[in-house]
Amino acid sequence: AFLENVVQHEHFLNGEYNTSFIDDTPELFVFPRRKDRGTKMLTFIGETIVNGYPGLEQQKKPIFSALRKPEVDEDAPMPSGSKQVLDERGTDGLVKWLKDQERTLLTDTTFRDAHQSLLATRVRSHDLLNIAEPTARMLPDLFSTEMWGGATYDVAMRFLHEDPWERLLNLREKMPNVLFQMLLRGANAVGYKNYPDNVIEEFVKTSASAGIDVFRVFDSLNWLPGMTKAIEAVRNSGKLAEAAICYTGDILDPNREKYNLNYYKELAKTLEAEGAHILGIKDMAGLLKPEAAYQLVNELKETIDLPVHLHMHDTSGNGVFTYARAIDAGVDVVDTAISAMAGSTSQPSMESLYYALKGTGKEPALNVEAASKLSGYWEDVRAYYQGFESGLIAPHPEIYEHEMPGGQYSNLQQQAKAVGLKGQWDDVKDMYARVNTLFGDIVKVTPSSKVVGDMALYMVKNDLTEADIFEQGNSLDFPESVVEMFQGEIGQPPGGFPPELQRIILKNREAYTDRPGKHMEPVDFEDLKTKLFTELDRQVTSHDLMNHTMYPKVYEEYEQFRNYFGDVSVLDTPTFFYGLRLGEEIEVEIEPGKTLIVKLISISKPSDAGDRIVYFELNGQPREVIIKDRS
Ligand code: PYR
Repeated sequence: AFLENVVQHEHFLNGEYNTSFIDDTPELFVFPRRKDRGTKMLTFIGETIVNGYPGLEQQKKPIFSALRKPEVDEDAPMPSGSKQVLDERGTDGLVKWLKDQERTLLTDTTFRDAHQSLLATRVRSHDLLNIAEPTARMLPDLFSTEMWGGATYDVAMRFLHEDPWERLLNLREKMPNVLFQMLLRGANAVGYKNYPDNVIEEFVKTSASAGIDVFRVFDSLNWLPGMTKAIEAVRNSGKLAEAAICYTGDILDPNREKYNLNYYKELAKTLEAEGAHILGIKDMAGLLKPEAAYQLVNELKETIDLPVHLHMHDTSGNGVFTYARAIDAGVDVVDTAISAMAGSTSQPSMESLYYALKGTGKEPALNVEAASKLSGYWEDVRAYYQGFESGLIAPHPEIYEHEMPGGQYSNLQQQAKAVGLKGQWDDVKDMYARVNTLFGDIVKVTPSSKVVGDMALYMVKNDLTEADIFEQGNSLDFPESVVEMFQGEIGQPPGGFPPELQRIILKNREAYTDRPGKHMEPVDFEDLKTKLFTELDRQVTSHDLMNHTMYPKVYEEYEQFRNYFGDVSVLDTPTFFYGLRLGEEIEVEIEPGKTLIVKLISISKPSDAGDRIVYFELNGQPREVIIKDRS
């Protein structure tokens, strides 16, 4: 509990209070005095100065170059775009419009998957909001901007200490012309496990009213029952359901017959029948080779009557070649990123694709000079996040062997580092492929990819081979995510789990094959609202309810953090990660028109108790905060 006061009193909770309640129980109306916003902010900056930012090696704040932010006329009318097509013509009208386009359409993933894949999802709202309006004005012909969902939701709260919903609402305000797209993990929503059906319904409804237009819905095992509720909820919200097949294996390889062309065609037909507006091909690892892309898109176009939207990662370096062949076969939309945030584990570069297609009649409607200016901004911003780079600086054709999703690469690397396997990354990658074989060759994308990753870390860490798993399995304590997946908690893979391995992993636990949502209690949101009202001591929004439902623990810590340090999303990124240099002065706009001026004066040596005093000037007045030095 956060506060011991009136909102926790049982009479208040029961509604049994009247005007004498205050007179009878005055002690309940003493609220703890909270620190003002300035002090909270200084405490956070002081904490970062003394102890560094978790996950980043502590170092002196680097000198970054000035941001190249393109100038736009903010008074000019906002150019209209795909968002207006949807709003004016509805979902069916939008689909028709999409099919009528001669040119290739682009989704820009810079705000979501690009940084999820390159920078461990760490790009902050501050840096997104700063470039949102220029992007909307300079790239109005995008089909969509993917800016939410996937891992951004929990990373926002967990590591960036910001509310994902505020990001969505603020971006929507600055970008009113382009469709907003999110990645939704079917029955796993934006989490790593299945949620009750009513949670999926509420989550989709809430996201739709906060501004999401296109929901890319997938299941991490390509299991249809894991997607149906989400597709239905999107349709009921009047938004676009882009149901995606996850591409794994290699349709050109006759030895990988589990995931052959026919498998994908059948899946696509089913998704069309389920009410998808658009078919997504989600090549999360970048395994779709150019000729395979041609065959797949060509056959899908003959099999179904939906626009096809191709997503891939450029890890192998073959991305633009794959897109060019998919475009030859008539793909409607492809996922790209601004070049400074493209390539490698991210999406192929939109400018590169534009130049590759120029003059063919298929080139996207793109102001390439504008895109290149935006790229300058991203090149500068990316430097802030250098501590989260994967280290992959060249094409990585090994991807065809280990099949690790682009969005997982830099995140698993952070996980490996955290469990002491920093020096064994090659072993982890190798084990990742072996675990996939052990598991019977499954689709690997969040959360199934995380399970494969957890098992790979576990085996490398404990020096286990496949044979050890079978021989010593009964006495091994497998990672919880592995046990849950083999129980059926995230659905069923094509052909089921290997039975012998399943028995070893589950021990006495029971496995089931029906939809997990079927035997989960619905969340009572009214009840939760009352409970949160008590804990938070403020009005509870639908966004709070969702944050709590998706990630109860992460959300609680986020709220505690916010109470203690305030809203840190207003800080510039270098200060957020590295604090201040001695004598450095920054301006922080804590709300429109209200600015704090913060200057670092000095830092004391630690006391015997390990405390340091950090001396600042806040708007010219001396202020100090005491920070425990944890080094
Ligand atoms: C995600 O679910 O986060 C992916 O990017 C696949």
